[in-house]
Amino acid sequence: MQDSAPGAAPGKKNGVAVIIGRPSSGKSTFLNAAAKRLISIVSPTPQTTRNAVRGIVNAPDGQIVFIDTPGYHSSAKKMNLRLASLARSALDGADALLYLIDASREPGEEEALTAALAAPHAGKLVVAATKTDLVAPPELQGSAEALPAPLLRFVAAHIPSYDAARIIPLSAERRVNIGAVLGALFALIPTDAEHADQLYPEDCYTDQQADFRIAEIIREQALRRLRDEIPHALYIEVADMEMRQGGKTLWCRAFVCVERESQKRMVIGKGASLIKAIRAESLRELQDIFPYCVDLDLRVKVQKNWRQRDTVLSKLIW
Ligand SMILES: Nc1nc2c(ncn2[C@@H]2O[C@H](COP(=O)(O)OP(=O)(O)OP(=O)(O)O)[C@@H](O)[C@H]2O)c(=O)[nH]1
Ligand SMILES: [Mg+2]
Repeated sequence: MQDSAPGAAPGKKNGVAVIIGRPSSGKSTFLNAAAKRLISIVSPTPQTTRNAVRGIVNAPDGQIVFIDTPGYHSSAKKMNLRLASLARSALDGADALLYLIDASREPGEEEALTAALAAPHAGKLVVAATKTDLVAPPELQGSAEALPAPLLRFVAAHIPSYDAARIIPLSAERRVNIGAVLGALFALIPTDAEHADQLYPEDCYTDQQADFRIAEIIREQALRRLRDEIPHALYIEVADMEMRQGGKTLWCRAFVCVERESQKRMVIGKGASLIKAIRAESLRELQDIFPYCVDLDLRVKVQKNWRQRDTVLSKLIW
């Protein structure tokens, strides 16, 4: 992924931008659209992102290293507390903050909690109202007319120092106003010597390790096919990896881990149809990501109460 050295380019700025927002507000979809590739997995299930996932966007103005965070929400559950604390700590050291609000939902208590996280950083904040394609016809999705009145009132009440005229209407899915968001973030990155050097070479788009990428791609495929409580009850363990055939093939043994036997049966599916589909589609995705073939030995196992176990959580959320 990297073959040229990072360095300074005259007139360009380079900085770190953290993306925050409620669960399912569209943070990872925005990052993938801005980077024009799959960096952070997406699903309709809240709490899809469980780590601070880095994605690098190179533009004529310079380089932004994005940190996609887990959806911010309040919950006393052990895993959710870790996710919320991860989102909070990602803010430290950021040059800019992108707060995404779902334009298709009435802002409620959970949104207020997220706004409280953003408000103290109003000086380095960009607020964008995303999913405008769900509330406005195509010709208005990038215009101020797409901004719902309750959302405007919400921002005025919860982040009073943020000028409502600076709220960017956005549709990450339809790629409307991605450039406008990038421009607004670049405007917040200082031009001092500290921001003159690129943090990553231009051909690098993420710093994720191979085992994490494999686990996430499998999890995305599993989330797409499972409903109810199962998406929250599963994680992927990459147990073993080995380069084979003289470096041509990466062999990998991975487990879809769930909490109960009944969930294991659901993940396997009738005649193993579901786990086979998860494996086949994961392999197709992995083929696009890695420069070598991937061979996947994918199994399902039960890890009772893993969401209460610090040893498992520490391995998954960092
Ligand atoms: N119509 C529409 N749907 C979107 C848009 N952006 C995201 N979505 C959908 O919203 C859902 C959640 O998207 P994600 O990108 O996973 O949201 P997230 O904020 O990263 O979610 P967590 O990681 O769980 O916090 C998915 O079903 C996306 O396809 C958009 O601009 N328009
Ligand atoms: Mg996400």
